[in-house]
Amino acid sequence: IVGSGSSSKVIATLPSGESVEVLLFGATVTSWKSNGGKTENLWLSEKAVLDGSKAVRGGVPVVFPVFGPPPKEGHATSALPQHGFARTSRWEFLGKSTSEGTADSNSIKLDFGLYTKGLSEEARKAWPLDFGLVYSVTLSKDSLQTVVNVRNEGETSFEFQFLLHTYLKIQDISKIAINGLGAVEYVDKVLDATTHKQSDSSITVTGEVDRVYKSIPQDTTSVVEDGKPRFDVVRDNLQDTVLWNPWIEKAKAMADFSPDDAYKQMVCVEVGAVQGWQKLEKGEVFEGGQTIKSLL
Ligand code: TA6
Repeated sequence: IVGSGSSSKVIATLPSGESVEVLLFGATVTSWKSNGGKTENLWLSEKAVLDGSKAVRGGVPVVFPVFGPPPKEGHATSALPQHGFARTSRWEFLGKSTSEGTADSNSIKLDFGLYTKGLSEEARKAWPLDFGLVYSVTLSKDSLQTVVNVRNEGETSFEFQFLLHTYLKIQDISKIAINGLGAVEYVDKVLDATTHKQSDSSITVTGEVDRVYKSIPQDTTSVVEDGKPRFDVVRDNLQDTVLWNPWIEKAKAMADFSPDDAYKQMVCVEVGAVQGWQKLEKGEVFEGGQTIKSLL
């Protein structure tokens, strides 16, 4: 762990130079470098607030127990902030484990925990349920795996949503195609949350995009840059994927989104379970996450 207080972060580096950095604040991955450490794969705003006073604009914020604005009734009460409390809570670092394989198959796993007792007073009041989260970040030579384990530690069942709000770093949004979502139904939050069916099997981004693709049949969403495969985002036990780019106006409107034209250098491919709610009975566990492969 380096740093102190709310800006503490854990850094792990493979012998071949790949690295990952995780803030204890929100267990937010803020950097993942592949290619011997030469290629940064995550976008981080130049004005990202990293002192624990606001969710990080970039990297991989962890969204739990609600995605988007909380509903007015039910467990995830309206008192919760947008995207829940996980990304703005201080997590504990539970430890690191390495798997020594051949030179290429080394990997380092970092574990983080967030429990009821670690919540702020207002989060606890907004979501008075006993739970435990263990979030594992595994760095391998060409991939980053991030998986959450949700446990119901209370006496009653509860329901939650979960999403990994991944900001992928790209060179130029006008050269990006996103594949793997063809013929999938999505809710278009730019068009009044109306439901549509994805006609083209390859998606380009030419304006603000904010779509929740639901119940996607196959588990990989691919990002192609300038005709070359750049990322594969593979879902594990999560059925939905949000595609988001704020574009010009929204980028300008976010104080912590900088530089303003950086919407050209990022695209959010966010895997999650956000359609409806995951229900956990007392003592039950849910596990889900993603593996992002850097193909550069
Ligand atoms: O993931 C897409 C989204 O839900 C957008 O609607 C936008 O609100 C984005 O998340 C960022 O939300 P934030 O609370 O981080 O500003």
